[in-house]
Amino acid sequence: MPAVVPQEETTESIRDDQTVPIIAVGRRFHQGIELGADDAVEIMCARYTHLIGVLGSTDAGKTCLLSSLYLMATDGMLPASYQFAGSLTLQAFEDRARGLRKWEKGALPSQLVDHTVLAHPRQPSLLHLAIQEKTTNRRRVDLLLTDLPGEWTDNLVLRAAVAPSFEFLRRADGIIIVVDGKLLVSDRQFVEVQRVRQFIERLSTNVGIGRHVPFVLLVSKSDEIAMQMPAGAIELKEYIESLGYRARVVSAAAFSRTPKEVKSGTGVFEAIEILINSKSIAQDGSIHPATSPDRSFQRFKS
Ligand SMILES: Nc1nc2c(ncn2[C@@H]2O[C@H](COP(=O)(O)OP(=O)(O)OP(=O)(O)O)[C@@H](O)[C@H]2O)c(=O)[nH]1
Ligand SMILES: [Mg+2]
Repeated sequence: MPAVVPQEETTESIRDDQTVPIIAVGRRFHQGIELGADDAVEIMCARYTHLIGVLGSTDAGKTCLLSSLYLMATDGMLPASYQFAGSLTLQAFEDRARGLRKWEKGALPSQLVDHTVLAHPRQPSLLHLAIQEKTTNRRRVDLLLTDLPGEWTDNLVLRAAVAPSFEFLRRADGIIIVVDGKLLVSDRQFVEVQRVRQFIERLSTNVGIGRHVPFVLLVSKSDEIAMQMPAGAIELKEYIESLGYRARVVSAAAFSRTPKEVKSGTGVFEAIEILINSKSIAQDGSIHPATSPDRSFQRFKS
């Protein structure tokens, strides 16, 4: 595995007639395969970038969600109006998706991807994915997605004192809370709902996520619960709204164990699309699309 992804290689590998070449950020990524905060700032300076926090307990399905998004993008399986437009973290995605490329053939193993471990335990790492609309305006959307270990979420539930590690998410354009659908229909559902409520309350009170940041509550592994919407998921969505946020709930199956009934990738892009099409609501209540390049820079720097 290369320690460094040369910028030039990444640029050439994704360029074709249909896509806008990836931005030249003018340096190599010394952190290796994922992006650190400094790399993210450079990208956010260059163009508007959507920072999306993907949060949830250990085994909730966060990494599978990101891997599914990446495989759909690179295999031309996004909705017809979108196409893949490159990634500055191809190697990081490939490492996560190793073994999953043939997920449509044969049975899936019980553990689909490795548990997430950070190179620097207290520093979040980010994955970059660019997509482009095929419509006349050909809007390009750069995404920076977190892949944090579930321990981060579990620790914030236990101790408000770890809230500062999440403060970078005050600049987020959206938060996806991944909740295990199987748990939400099990006899542990009430404990799980209580835990997720506590986590969201901490994001609001202790981390200080602004009310302009939209939330998606993503019910993972929905292929194993016949795509039913658990009552606990609705309760959590209503709880997020009661705190003053906008929230949507999405049933998802990143990798389906019942592909005849539920297609792999169900709900994955929908969650992203809700957030990238969400308008930012300012403190004074005015609504505007989040497109100012100035804001993208200040959000990460300040
Ligand atoms: N049936 C089904 N199982 C899934 C799906 N997504 C994840 N899983 C299962 O859940 C396990 C954990 O998924 P991960 O994506 O590694 O979970 P995570 O939230 O990244 O976990 P940490 O990195 O430990 O925080 C996988 O190994 C699968 O067994 C899905 O869409 N359908
Ligand atoms: Mg993970």
